[in-house]
Amino acid sequence: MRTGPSVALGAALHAAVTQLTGRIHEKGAAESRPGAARIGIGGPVGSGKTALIERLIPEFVQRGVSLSIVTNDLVTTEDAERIRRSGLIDPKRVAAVEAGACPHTVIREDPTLNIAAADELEAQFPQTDLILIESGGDNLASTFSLDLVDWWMFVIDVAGGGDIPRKKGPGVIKSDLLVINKVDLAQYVGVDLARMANEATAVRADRPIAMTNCRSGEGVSEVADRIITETLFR
Ligand SMILES: Nc1nc2c(ncn2[C@@H]2O[C@H](COP(=O)(O)OP(=O)(O)O)[C@@H](O)[C@H]2O)c(=O)[nH]1
Ligand SMILES: [Mg+2]
Repeated sequence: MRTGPSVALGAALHAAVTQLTGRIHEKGAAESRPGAARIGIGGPVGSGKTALIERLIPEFVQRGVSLSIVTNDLVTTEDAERIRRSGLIDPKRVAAVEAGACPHTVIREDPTLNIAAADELEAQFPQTDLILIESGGDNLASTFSLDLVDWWMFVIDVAGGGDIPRKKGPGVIKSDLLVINKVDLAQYVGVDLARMANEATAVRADRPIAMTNCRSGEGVSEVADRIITETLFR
């Protein structure tokens, strides 16, 4: 689905980020750090939040960005264990929060547990640039408290239906980046990807969206670049 100009734009953004990540490290050595940027990843159950994290880790490693992760599950630590086992990241850099029955409560109304988990990771690894916080799978209404995160993305997937953007949930509309994942499944579920992307852009008043396939990694490098430019170089 990618067009020529968007590929060119992606390459230009990537070149800018490569230059900027060089500067993180020059700056990191000389100046005291304001603390790691905290990034929220929300979205319905099964949309691909953990899969996106697994794809983002190597992208950040490649750019020299130091990373820690907090996962939220209802009553287990399943996602944290999956990421620790992946071999992609030092398992000590992955913390789990058990969110209980209301996953949105611990990222919005009372994010104390998540703030504590992120603070603890940052105390343990003070050179961390980014902390990714994956919400427990929730509905289209979930949003993150800005006491917890500096920037957040919302992950929906094509198999959930091409009409999700039209339903205008707060996650779709208010997130800093909307990720439409599982583009590979569009042909099987009868979704017109270009139309879904246009409708998403329209309800978001032209704020950014990304189209990804977390099985192949397509589109993930653009997500990493955007996170870096929008959170580390504001
Ligand atoms: N076909 C396809 N499957 C995907 C993609 N991303 C994730 N999945 C699968 O979707 C399922 C749910 O993914 P997961 O990351 O656990 O979702 P989460 O609940 O949002 O964390 C898993 O079986 C993944 O392998 C994708 O881009 N394409
Ligand atoms: Mg998950």
